[in-house]
Amino acid sequence: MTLDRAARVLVAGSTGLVGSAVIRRLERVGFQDVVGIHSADADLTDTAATRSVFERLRPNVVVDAAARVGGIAANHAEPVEFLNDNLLIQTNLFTAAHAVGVHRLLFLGSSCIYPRDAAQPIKEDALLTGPLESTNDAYAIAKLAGLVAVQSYRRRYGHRWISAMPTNVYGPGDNFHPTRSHVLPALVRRFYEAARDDAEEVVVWGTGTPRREFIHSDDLGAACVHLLDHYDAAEPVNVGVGTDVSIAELAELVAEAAGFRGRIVWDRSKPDGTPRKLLDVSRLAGTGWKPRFGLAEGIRDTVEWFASSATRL
Ligand code: GFB
Repeated sequence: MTLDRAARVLVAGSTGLVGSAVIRRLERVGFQDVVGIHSADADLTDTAATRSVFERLRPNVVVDAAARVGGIAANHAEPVEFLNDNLLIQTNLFTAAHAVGVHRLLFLGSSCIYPRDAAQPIKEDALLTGPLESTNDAYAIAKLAGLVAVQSYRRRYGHRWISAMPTNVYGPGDNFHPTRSHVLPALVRRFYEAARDDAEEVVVWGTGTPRREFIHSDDLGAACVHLLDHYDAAEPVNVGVGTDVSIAELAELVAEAAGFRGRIVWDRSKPDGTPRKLLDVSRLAGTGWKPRFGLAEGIRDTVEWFASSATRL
């Protein structure tokens, strides 16, 4: 079942947080022909451009880690772009992969595809059993369409394509934009700058009560390569760490790692989003994989990376 290490693996979204982690992992476990593509190589929302990249590279295996992504504010502000771009990217990748005979493909979805009020921890069969969270329903529908597309290619053409549904991912090389980023990198930047400037307080969005699960990008990269070697079924696989923290606990962890000792102030005018989205990871554990990073260690790793590159960002 394990993949031939001489296979040509194409990773779409190669400069992103997840794509770059997958590439590092593939090379570490002996893949000799790993090719990354990103928006500078081809506009993956363009069908012809995507097809010509696949005709030129002729990969054997594809990892789809390319997407328009962002935190709660970006998703809430730009639903059309999140829906359209992600539908176009995945559709173009799938049709090009099928056209050149790619039999092994891993599609990366997201934990936000589950119903807002799904029983916790969330099992994969909770899909489509209830309404979505409104702050990211456009992105979620696009990712649900991608999951159904992968299942359809399996059924129609017999392709050994699979889907993973990762929880919130973080790590070095993330998007640390002050307003468009996800919560963990947003707080890393904000607490780092507050500690640097000896600020008295840091404003954090919402009430602090929602809970989130976080997986380090290196763990996610390792899980993706593990699934390519060991998983082959139509059902999606949740990829997470099995524990979650409140946003308030997260803020304390990041403040500690950044050396900030001032006051945390909550801006309740900002949305909380989904109350909780802890994934049930027993299907993944059943394949023999478990995460390596603890959250406090992972946050320190990310703060150190951000501090060392803050002059460049
Ligand atoms: O990572 P995040 O933006 O998105 O986390 P989701 C949002 C939660 O963190 C909300 C709180 O409860 C926010 O109120 N928060 C506190 C902050 N301070 C901040 C801050 O400065 N920035 C941000 N961004 N949040 C995402 C989806 O949902 O989950 C994506 O929007 C994707 O599409 C991702 O699916 C996995 O975790 O709520």
